Amino acid sequence: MKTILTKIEEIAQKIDTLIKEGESGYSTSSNQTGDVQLKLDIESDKIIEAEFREVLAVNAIISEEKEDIMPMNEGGEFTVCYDPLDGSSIVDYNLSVGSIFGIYKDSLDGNGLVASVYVVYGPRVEMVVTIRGSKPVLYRLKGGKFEKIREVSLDSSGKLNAPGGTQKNWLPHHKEMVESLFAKGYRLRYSGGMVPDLHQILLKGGGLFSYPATTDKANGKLRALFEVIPFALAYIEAGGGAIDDKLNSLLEHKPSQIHGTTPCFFGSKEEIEVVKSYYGK
Ligand code: FDP
Repeated sequence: MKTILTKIEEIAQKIDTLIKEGESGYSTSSNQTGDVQLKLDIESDKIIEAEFREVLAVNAIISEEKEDIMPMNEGGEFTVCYDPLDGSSIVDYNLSVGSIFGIYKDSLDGNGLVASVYVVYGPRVEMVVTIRGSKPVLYRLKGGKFEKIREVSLDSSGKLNAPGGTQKNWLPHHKEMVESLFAKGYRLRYSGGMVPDLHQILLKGGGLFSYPATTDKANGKLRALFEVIPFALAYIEAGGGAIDDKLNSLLEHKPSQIHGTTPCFFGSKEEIEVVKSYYGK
């Protein structure tokens, strides 16, 4: 595990340089989900593939940018599922973006996730590492090294509301739930990048991020293995919650296929209770 985490630190610095110095704009290819890939998506995926090839503990990688599982080192204990550059639609407008890594052992589902890491490329480069059974830990890149800043905990509630998806396609009970939070004084904070949006809520100690099922996307948009399950571990270990629209813990989620998506809600305890009250009716 230690080797994987050290490797992710190296990867993060390379991707940070790529974002700052690489070419902007779209390539001519699409990924498995049908998104047209940015040149940065392709290049960051290549960086990660090359780096993990050197790690004997990694038996395979699964990337948001690759159709299939890519075998690596036979006998390796872990499979790493990752989104190399989350926030493709905002990176060329110079908003913060991120990379997300889920480290799985034995099974590719919520129960198999043993650790998760995400990196935020913003005015600062920060990384949050969550090992199952312990609090997430925040690191910041300083002088070429990731320095530990603090453990991260969620309060019982917060003030931020980050509701994803196209509003005209929200279901009535979802709309009511979002409006109920605004009516209580919650403020809208949604950049369109799940990494910085979830990072802000986590570090400020509470709030709700939702990406629901919509009339055009019955299973939501966010991908379980690379995006949702890794963040579920961080939120749950920080003392909050992460559930789907059937109110099941996202750490119990079993994706139907490697690029499968799921509706998702991440928040502190009280906001998750609000979701349950609207979705449990
Ligand atoms: P993007 O399309 O830019 O890759 O991963 C998907 C994602 O970004 C998330 O980072 C983000 O939270 C979400 O999609 C935004 O989707 P909406 O614009 O539909 O809210």
